[in-house]
Amino acid sequence: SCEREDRKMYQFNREEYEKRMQWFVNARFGMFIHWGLYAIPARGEWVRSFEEIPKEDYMKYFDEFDPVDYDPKKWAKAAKEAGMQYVVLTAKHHDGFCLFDSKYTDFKSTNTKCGRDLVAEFVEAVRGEGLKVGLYFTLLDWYHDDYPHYGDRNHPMRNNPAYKNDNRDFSRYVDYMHNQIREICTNYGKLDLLWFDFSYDDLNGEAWRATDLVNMVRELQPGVIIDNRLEASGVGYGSMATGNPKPYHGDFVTPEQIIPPEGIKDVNGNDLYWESCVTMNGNWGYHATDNFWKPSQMLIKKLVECVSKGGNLILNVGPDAKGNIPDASQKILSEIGTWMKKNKNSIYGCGKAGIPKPDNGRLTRNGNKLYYHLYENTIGPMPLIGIKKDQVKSIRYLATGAEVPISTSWVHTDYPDIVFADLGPNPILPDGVDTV
Ligand code: FUL
Repeated sequence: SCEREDRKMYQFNREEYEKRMQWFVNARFGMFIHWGLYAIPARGEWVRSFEEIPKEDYMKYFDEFDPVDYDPKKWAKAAKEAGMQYVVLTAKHHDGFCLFDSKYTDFKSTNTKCGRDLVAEFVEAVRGEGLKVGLYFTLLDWYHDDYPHYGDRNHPMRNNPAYKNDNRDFSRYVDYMHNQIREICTNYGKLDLLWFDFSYDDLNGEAWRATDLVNMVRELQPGVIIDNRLEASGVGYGSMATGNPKPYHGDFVTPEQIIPPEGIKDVNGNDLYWESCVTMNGNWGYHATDNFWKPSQMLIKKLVECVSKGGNLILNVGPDAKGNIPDASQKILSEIGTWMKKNKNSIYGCGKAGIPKPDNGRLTRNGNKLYYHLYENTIGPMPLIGIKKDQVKSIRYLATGAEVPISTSWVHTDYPDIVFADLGPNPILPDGVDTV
């Protein structure tokens, strides 16, 4: 234990930190891809746990897995056309199935009918589109014999970090996990982002030897951005925002299915980097009967909401068993893409406006450009609280470039430019979709 305490934590360096975060902050919008064996039963990525499926039964999906349509170039193109600037794929989700050729397990895509290293093809395709590439990797593993969780919902780990029994050696599991992360950081070229998932709330990151892990990752991938989920409390933004001064090992905070009310600050009141991860329907992994799709306009508003609060949005797709992005998701992506084509300048490189948010829209800002995302048609002059008329140089619609006359009702401004970003051909959102 002395030895453990002596081990040095990765030396935090503010300058390097800001430097590696730059592309991430400018990008603002990414694609999450949850894909694995669970696409076959098509009931979401937690299916084995939720339905307590025994290992032997789950293995039949391994025997069946044959994603004949897998073409990650299509995924990368879809992301790019939607205006997303980075893509993150589940290299391994909780079921333990590896989409990469790990030498530490047989439970991997190269041993299925398809026989391909899906991660290798993915990273190449994403880079080919000029996008940043990331991999998701979970700490959990319902397949590994030494992992003390077998698909039941009782999570023995929750109550006993040192959980062991005669047959399971948790430390052997952690070795396995570290080895696989080493493979990921070694065999796939330069990665831009690693999205680790997740530590139970009552577990300290050291149960997974997080310090060693981060030291290794930083050595192998010096510029990579990592999320905060090696630590307890990584999942919700709440406890992280209030309880932890800065993501302990991670570079950004990961609110899930929620956009923080006012961005996320550390205990000293400094802004933290964050990224909301959001599904298009109610599942991350492919779900054949979940048709509760969020309208694209709602998702655009979520993106704007994140940027207006200084954060990112990573929007999920769950391709089906053959490797196709579901039509409904594809449609949403195209609609967002149509909006982004005209309005991306109000997203990329933008952040908080620094003036109060209006009730009829949201504000984003890039230097001296202020973007007013108008959610309603207004009649007559539109007062903008916090803006002084004589400091406004010009007002234009972002989508068309058309000038808007400066009304006498503009008050208080610090900005030489005000630019409107419209919400496409039908800027009025249907009743009830505004969740922000
Ligand atoms: C959660 C996981 O349990 C979900 O399956 C999903 O991957 C989400 C992004 O993180 O914690």
